[in-house]
Amino acid sequence: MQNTKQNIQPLMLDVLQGKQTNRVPFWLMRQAGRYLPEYRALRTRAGSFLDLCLNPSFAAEVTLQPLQRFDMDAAILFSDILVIPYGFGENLAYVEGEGPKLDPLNLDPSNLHALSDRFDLKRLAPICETVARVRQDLSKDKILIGFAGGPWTVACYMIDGRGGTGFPLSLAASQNKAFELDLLIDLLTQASIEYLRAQVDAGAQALQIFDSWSGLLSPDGFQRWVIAPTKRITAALKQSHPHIPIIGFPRLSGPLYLDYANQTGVCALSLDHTTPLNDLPPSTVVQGDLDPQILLKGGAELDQAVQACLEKFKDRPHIFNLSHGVIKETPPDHVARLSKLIKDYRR
Ligand code: 1CP
Repeated sequence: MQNTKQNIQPLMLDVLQGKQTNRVPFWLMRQAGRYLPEYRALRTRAGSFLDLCLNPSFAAEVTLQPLQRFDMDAAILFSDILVIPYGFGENLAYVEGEGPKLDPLNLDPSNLHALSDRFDLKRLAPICETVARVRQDLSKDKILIGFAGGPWTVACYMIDGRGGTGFPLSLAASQNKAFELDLLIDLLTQASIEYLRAQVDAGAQALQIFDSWSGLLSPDGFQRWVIAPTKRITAALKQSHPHIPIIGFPRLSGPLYLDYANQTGVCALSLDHTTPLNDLPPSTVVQGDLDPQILLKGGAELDQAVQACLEKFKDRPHIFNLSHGVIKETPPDHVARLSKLIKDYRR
């Protein structure tokens, strides 16, 4: 009998629910961005990077650009993890060639208490508008991923005011100002919950928590400022939006990623290529983990590495991705090749 009622569940959702699929779905961290000429053109028209993030029409277009070229299985909202400090009214600027800049945060408890009333979700309303527009324009077999930074990673940029230096002030705070750091992480956790819920209400179908700097912490610090707040975020989202899958990305956390997998309540783990797979139960949904340097190089090495990555994960639910974002010098042709290799693969 012909099935007239088409009920197409996107492949990404199948895998996030733990199903083994024939074809492996894929998307790439930083799939929208500077390696694409069409991004650079729109970025120039928008003004600053923050102007682009806060312009729903432009941000929606940028979100969809990589899918038009490479037909990924998911779009990721075009925004940044540092819009949360912006939501707290912090001064945020993206300096050409240097990356994000904030005024380094004063960690006095009085200042942190004053900050606690300042998070205003309305400042992030244009981003939720982007989510709604993308969802409307995205085909039904693809999903839209919303995101936030892990509270620790966002705290690093707030405390040090910039990346690129290994976050010495944040690490010092983790050793000498643990109480103050608890307060800040608590504020960021609350704000992230509100912001992620708003993204889901606007149309995001899965969420990713980017804890890019989780690997800087000691095991105790990792437990306290990565695992515990992530657990709070997933529990809150499960309560309000029980069907929304959450992907965790505890980058460079080495063997601690197992504790993260077991304790945080995320439904999938985004791995980086330094993470050993030992001991990870075969049912765990994994995302990753091609080194973006190999995508940059291309050629036979890329072909072999993609094949090896697909084979490595073939006995578990797998979403193909990179171990970190696309490097801005990456030729778009290499991404096209990657897309073809993944789409041609069957397991
Ligand atoms: O055009 C430009 O000059 C801006 C470059 C850029 C882009 C394209 C920044 C500044 N952010 C983004 C987009 C972005 N950032 C996305 C969009 C969606 C996509 O993946 O396509 C996402 C998910 C992020 C997340 C993000 N921002 C992270 C976590 C992931 C990671 O890369 O580790 C981090 C750490 C940031 C901070 C940030 N924002 C921008 C830069 C250059 C950085 C990194 C700074 C540093 O290296 O410390």
